[in-house]
Amino acid sequence: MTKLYKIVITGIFNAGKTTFVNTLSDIDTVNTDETTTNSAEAKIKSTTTVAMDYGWVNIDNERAIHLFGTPGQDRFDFMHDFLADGMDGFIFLVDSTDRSAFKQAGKLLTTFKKLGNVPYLLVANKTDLSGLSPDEIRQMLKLPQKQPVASCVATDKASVRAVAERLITIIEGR
Ligand SMILES: Nc1nc2c(ncn2[C@@H]2O[C@H](COP(=O)(O)OP(=O)(O)OP(=O)(O)O)[C@@H](O)[C@H]2O)c(=O)[nH]1
Ligand SMILES: [Mg+2]
Repeated sequence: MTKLYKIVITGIFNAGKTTFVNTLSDIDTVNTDETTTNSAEAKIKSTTTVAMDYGWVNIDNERAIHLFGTPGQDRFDFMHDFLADGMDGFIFLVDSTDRSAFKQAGKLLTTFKKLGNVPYLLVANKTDLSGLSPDEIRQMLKLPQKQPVASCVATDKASVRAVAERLITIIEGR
């Protein structure tokens, strides 16, 4: 019988969550992007996720993942409880090119950890561009050395699969 995992892809506005789910999913994803109304954020990108992203990926014949992406804007934080309910683990994406985002990312990470006592993988996204290294990101978020930080290009299928498989390995190794 196939073992089904529920994994949540989270992170702040513009981290690359929707892109990650769309690239990894084997099925057509459900996306809920709408016009970005906050004027500062609208300058960064024209649409933003307002409810969730949903996708599905088979890891092998025995394992598959339900993928749930969270919205990024603060005003949709109420969705986190619903999406995190029953999760087996989460992927926390950070935009490795955006130093200004780390304070807010740190706050969200603290909040998200409280939603479930589950393993998570910190992921430095957009590493096709020049930005902070995984080690620098671990330091900026004041994470312990033992916390894994992976790097990722959310537009690249092999890259997102490697991240997902690494988290499943961590979950199964508990
Ligand atoms: N160069 C590069 N661009 C990326 C990567 N991942 C995402 N992007 C771009 O970053 C922007 C944000 O991506 P989204 O997937 O919409 O980010 P999000 O986290 O879902 O955003 P919200 O739902 O608004 O919080 C888009 O322009 C993407 O094309 C990546 O690995 N490399
Ligand atoms: Mg999104």
